Amino acid sequence: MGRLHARLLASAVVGAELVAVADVELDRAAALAREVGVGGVHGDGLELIASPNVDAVVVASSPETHEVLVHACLEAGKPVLCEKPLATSADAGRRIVEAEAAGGRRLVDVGFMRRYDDGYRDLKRRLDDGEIGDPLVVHCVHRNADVPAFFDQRLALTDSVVHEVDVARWLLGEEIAAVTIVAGRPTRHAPDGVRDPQVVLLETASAVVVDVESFLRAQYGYDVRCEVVGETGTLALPVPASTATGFEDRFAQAYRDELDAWVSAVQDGGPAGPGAWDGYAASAVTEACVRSAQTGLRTEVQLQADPRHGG
Ligand code: ISE
Repeated sequence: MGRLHARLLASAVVGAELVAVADVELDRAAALAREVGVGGVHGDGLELIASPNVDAVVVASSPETHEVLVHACLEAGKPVLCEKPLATSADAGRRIVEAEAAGGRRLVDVGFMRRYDDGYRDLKRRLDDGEIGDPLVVHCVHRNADVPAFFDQRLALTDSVVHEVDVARWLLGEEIAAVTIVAGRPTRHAPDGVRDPQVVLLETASAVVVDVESFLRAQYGYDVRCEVVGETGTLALPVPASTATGFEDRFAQAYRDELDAWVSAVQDGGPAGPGAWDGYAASAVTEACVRSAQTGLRTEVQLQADPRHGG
């Protein structure tokens, strides 16, 4: 993801100047820097964040490093677009929300790029225009052709299903109140003990039900679907011409527009996309999903009060 963002920032995003890249593997950073033609190469993200040449930062490192890097951006007063998940626990997400609120300035964006996908945007606009009346049920499908063996049931929830959680919160404009995981017969392509596929049930605060089929090893392709059923009809994402490519191609337009929107918002005085609260709320939901997967029980989501509203 770091490479994808760097290539876009260097070539396709108006108003952005890519000045430095960092990777724990310095050789990899150097190779990317050569490819995209930038001078700044760092083996440590904190060093890049501290660099006086850097005005704003994209964090696309492994999820367990996000918290430290995002806090460093907040301390340096630099806008940051952090890949999902914002944090690996609800508490860590909450600490970011609090640190940003204490600084009194919106600085954090989270890479929930589907909010920039033309298909999802059209669906949301029509839903908000009242075309199908009040939403009642949402059906989501999230299939990958294959993933590395270390992708277990937990990662499926925190890394993959987290997109569906954000889509549900954003489309419906409300929080998820409870979750239930049902994992049945696993595919023979899953490593021993990994329950893939699984079905995730989300219940919103107003009792809209969202079902998500998460299938990491579907073999045939990358397939993302969404249908909202309302009082008087249904709305769905357009069926893509092909499922042969992966998420980088399926969401290429969204990744580009996400960076475009972020760069413009930073230049105009502050990010405007999904923020720290969205990252925190999504992590709280996926954390509840992980608990439900362990216990087999319906699990309520505990969200702390929002400090931006005096909580
Ligand atoms: C991956 O990390 C992504 O973010 C993709 O958008 C998602 O479809 C995939 O399932 C994740 O593993």
